[in-house]
Amino acid sequence: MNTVQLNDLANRLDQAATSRVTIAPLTKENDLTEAMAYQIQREVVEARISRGARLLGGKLGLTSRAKQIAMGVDQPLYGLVTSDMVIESDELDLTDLIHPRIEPEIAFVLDKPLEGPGVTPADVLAATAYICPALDVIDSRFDGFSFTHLDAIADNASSAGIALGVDLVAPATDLTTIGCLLEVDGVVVDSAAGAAVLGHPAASVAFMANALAERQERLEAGWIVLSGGLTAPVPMSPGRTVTARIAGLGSVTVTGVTRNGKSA
Ligand code: OOG
Ligand code: MG
Repeated sequence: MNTVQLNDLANRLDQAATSRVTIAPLTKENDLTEAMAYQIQREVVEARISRGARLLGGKLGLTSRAKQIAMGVDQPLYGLVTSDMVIESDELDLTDLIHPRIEPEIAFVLDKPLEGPGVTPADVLAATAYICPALDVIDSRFDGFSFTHLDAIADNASSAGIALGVDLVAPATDLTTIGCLLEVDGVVVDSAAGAAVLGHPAASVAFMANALAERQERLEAGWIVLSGGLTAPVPMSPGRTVTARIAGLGSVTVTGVTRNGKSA
């Protein structure tokens, strides 16, 4: 597949996002390799950057058993986070989203770059200034939120929004046993320990650093990296309030809203 064809697939994904009309998984009609899927992802992100967004960091996907079972995909992947995804208030505007879901994660804020190959969880912790609770809003551009590993890579790990907790804590505690609660309208609907994510959330960040090395890229100082959904995601709808509460790290909450009362 040549550059023009990859660009065309990226355009289809970008249009699906902006028009809120889902498309069939790309792998249905295209023979993609992982390198091609990441190239499409880069072009999808470039489209956001060309509209004024800035690159802020990365996010891991399908890093927990709960997520892998929920999506039917059993391999981890990464995506890129841009400034237009950041939810500035505690309100998530659903007007421009298709079929959003939300999931609790542990976010890392780096103060040193991480360049693979060979990056270890210990290297990640040494390069981390802070960790904080995060909510990741995913909104697959594929019909029925259904995709293969390669489709999800091309679709930038279904990225749509992120909300970060305000309490920034240095990663001093054991992140394998750190507990996470997922609450919907004040009721705990799911829970997990940090080890749910590739055995250690820092292993998840190391996975991204090492995968980026295949493209001669790295995680940059100052980047935010979401380590992947700890539990299965829950659907987001107007009026619904979702909280991720993580032991020792505080919490982050968002409520779904629509602009001008327009239905999402
Ligand atoms: C793919 C995105 C995965 C995570 O944390 O697992 C992701 C998806 O589940 O739609 O963000
Ligand atoms: Mg996620």
